[in-house]
Amino acid sequence: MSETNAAAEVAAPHRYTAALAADIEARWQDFWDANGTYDAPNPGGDLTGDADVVARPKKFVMDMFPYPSGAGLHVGHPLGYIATDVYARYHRMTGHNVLHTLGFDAFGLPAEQYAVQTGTHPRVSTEANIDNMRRQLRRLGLGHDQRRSFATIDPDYYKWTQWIFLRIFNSWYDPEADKARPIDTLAAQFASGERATPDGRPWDALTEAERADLLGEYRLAYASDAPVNWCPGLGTVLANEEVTADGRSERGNFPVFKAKLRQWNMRITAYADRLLDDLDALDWPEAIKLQQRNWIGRSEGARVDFPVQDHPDAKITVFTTRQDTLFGATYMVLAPEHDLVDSIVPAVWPEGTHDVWTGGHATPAAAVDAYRKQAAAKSDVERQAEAKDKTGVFTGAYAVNPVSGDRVPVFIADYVLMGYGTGAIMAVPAHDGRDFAFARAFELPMRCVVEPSDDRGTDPSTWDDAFGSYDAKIVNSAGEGVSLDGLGVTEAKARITEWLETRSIGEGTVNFRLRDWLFSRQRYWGEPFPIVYDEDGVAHALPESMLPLELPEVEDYSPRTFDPDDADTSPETPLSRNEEWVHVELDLGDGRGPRPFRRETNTMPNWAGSCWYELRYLDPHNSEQLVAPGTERYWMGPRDGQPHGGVDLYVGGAEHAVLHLLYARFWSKVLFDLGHVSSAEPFHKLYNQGMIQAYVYRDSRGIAVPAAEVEERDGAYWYEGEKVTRLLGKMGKSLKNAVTPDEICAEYGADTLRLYEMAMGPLDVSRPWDTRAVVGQYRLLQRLWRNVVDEATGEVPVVDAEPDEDTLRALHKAIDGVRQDMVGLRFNTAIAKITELNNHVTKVREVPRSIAERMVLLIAPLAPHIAEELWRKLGHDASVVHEPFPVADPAYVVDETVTCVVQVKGKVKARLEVAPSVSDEELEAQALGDPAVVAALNGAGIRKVIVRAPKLVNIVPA
Ligand code: ANZ
Repeated sequence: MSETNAAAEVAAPHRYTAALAADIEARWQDFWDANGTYDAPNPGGDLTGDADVVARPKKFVMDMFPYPSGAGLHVGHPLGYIATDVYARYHRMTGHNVLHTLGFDAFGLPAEQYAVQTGTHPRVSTEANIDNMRRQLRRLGLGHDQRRSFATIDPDYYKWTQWIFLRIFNSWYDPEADKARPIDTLAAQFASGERATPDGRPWDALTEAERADLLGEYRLAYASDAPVNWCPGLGTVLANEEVTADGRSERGNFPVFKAKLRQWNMRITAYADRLLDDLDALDWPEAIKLQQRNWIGRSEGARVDFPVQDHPDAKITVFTTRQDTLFGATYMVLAPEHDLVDSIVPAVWPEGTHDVWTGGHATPAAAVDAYRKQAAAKSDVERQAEAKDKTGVFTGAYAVNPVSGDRVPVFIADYVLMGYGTGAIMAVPAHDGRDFAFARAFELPMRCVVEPSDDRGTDPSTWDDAFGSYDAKIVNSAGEGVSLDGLGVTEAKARITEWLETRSIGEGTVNFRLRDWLFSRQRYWGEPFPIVYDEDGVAHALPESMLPLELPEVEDYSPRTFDPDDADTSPETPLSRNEEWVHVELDLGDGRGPRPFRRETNTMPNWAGSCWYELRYLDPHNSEQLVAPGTERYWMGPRDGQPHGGVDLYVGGAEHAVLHLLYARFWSKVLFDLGHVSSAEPFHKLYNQGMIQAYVYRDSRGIAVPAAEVEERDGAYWYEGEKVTRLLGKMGKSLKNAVTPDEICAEYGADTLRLYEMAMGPLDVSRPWDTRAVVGQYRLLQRLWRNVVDEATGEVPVVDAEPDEDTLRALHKAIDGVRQDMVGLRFNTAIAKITELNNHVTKVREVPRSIAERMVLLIAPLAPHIAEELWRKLGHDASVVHEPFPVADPAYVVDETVTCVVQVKGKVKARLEVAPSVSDEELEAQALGDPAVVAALNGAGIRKVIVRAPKLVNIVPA
């Protein structure tokens, strides 16, 4: 403490200082805990409360829960948590039953890596991190219902994650009903003959394994040999996002291979249409909706079959979104991995094969083989890059364009991906940029079939690039009983699709970019799958009574590493090393008694636990059900303006635009279809907070130096005598610029930190942290305190007098504005209004009690500790948390009026009393309608009206 502060403390022992703030804050935090101030009652169930509160409108306010990192929180992390807390507090004060809590997303790789390095069990380090975060969060005065908090690693929680997995495993998507239904209903259809088995044999004639295989084709969670990114160097499979553009692991830089491994998948593609359609009714930022739409990637087009020459049984099916350009298809391309390639490759190059088509190889087989090896080394991202130099090789085979009858050569090229559409395309070089570049490189013919709207003419050999517009007429497209000439693109698409369909050589289809969700990880620190395999390898669900299936102890958490360059190794998961756990004899309750089984040894991906946590907040201790139906309906059910139900406000970072939010929506829909919940969407309103950025200071070598030790002199920055550069960046340990909430709380108190974070700017905009600016909010609280408390005596000198008119206006305008700002999440402007009011009150000699009290209530959601303390000092016994928020008296909210002078020909004819905010148009209309003005004009027309709102209107008659 500085000397001047110490001196002030003697003169004013009751001043609002950091020490006093610390004392107040600790006392009220204890009070809240002891009294369960933030406990939200459920209607029934074990969290029953006041019937009166349950009768109120509800608000479910939620944050994206944190991963308990060992580094703890820096001041950037709680930005969203403070915002939701303010919002939740405001709604408690406006008559809502508010559910607000926070859990922990606690499975994940960092704890596992730490375990590999140190031998500490991930649970031990994770729980220590959670304790530390809880302490940091508690210090901020966040009003969480602590009874509802949990971590995804709690067996009581992941029991239900496993339970949901089994519901998904035991379901199929029934296209007739357009929803998920229990798999038994499908088995019943096969058994009754209503649905034929693939080879027509009766269901009874199928072996158990055959039946299991068949049902597996339909289950919403299914095992398949999926091509995955296998990284022997790390001993694990990686997600696409974890692989760099040059096909190596982001972590460790090891080579990554495409390998086929037996993996669990979730059939999210069955929900593609509903995931798209239901976005419309959600109150989400448009940018996030757009990212989801692009991720799902719905394309309307057609599948078209091309016969293969000399192979009467073979046909190449392509997916195109431009079936209207079918006459312009002059060659075809298959993905190098396409199944058909081997069967159509001839022994020798056909006569007339162009030299550039062969890649210099003696036979088509040799060319294909060499090209495949080259393509396998590239990632999908690389293959999709818009590079102009297209590579590929001729297969030696020809297909036939079904409308023009032309013979078209078939290539393989890596710009066609196996995982999209049918893995084959008809190439229309005149109208597709990639095909154009390829045709140029391989000297392939081009045919213009969409008339260019610019002046380039119809000879593509003279063009610089393809003509890709939709807004044009079809030309050159008449043949074999169909003509598209003269039609627009849309009409031509419809015409050709119909033509293809009547001949059964194609059909209109919808294609999605969305892929099924790869759900297995070769890791330790995740939820074990509640699945066992019998001796035939058939997967069985564990009965519910065996849940939770807890993670076993293992000796070694590390994935086994292999020869990093050897693709032919397969992963060995940590769980597979615990033989006793893996090989078990179980009675699954299927009437067959105890049998030997082998457990699944993969674990679920980190996303699983965050796919449904909102539901468990509702009913966290329910041991019988995921959530009691009535409780779910009360908090999450559909209502006016929220047709699919969901959380009322969900706040988190925009980086979760796709995966987490899409997966959570998918699980919601499955649970909805199966009747477990009434909400088909998890989050009705989504809001993305901005990031708190921080300055990064770097020395001449580019190395970050500790930001706290940098000095500013003469507009330059110095660290240990050396000049350093300053740039705005992320806040974090690695950039040596992290500021912790603990430091700021110690220096000013949590209320100041809360106010500062909310005052920094609009919530959705990123903003730079500036420790020196924090004191501004500290001063606001000091002034507020002084307006209520005598710093010398600690007395509360408020008077029971009526406030003056000016003060009433200032108060009610603030109330009105703050109310609107609170609902609109504009906390920065709310604070500006409170500051203005507080400054006004500072000038009032004797502060009327009614003003002091309402100021305290106004600031209570933002600075809850000081508000509680002042409220108590003002003589109230109850906590301020559930006090009604002040209501503005409209009589004081309307602006004062100003006098507007109306002149005709330069002479004052009338004076109008108008609002200062009146618009030019409104003012002009009022002036022209004024009886005195009408009389002065005396029927003369008007040449010109000059309006200077709000003070002057000058009318010039004709
Ligand atoms: C002929 C054509 C003519 C095409 C034209 C485009 C323009 P979206 O909109 O993303 O769905 N395509 C189809 N499958 C492919 C694959 N596996 N790998 C690479 N490209 C593939 O794109 C659909 C279009 O992308 C399809 O329509 C096809 O090229 C190509 F003037 O067919 B089009």
